Amino acid sequence: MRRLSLIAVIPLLVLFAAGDATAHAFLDHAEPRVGNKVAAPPREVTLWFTQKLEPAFSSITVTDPAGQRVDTGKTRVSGNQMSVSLRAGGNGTYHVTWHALSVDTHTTDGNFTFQVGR
Ligand SMILES: [Cu+2]
Repeated sequence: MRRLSLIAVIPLLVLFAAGDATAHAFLDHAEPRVGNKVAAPPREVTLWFTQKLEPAFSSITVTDPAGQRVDTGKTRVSGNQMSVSLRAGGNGTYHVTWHALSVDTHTTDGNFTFQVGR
């Protein structure tokens, strides 16, 4: 009886361990690309994640080189990607900060910069 229940439990543990390692929504890539330089201020920032996102609790904020927020405050989420429109800003370093809630209820967050100008 005891051996039977152990056999039943082990595959479940393996399943959970494997699921946890791959299930979080990590940033896969972004447009503008992380750390990249673009000639003109982009109209929006789009992020792609490794997992589908919950729209209600996933967001992006973007600040311009002066430290002012240039995102519209309305992050759009579709599947594993989210994007936000930007107001025009100047040349220099832009900071992107994101919070993601994946459909498995795990939260992740991060930030990166991109450059605008020649
Ligand atoms: Cu997860």
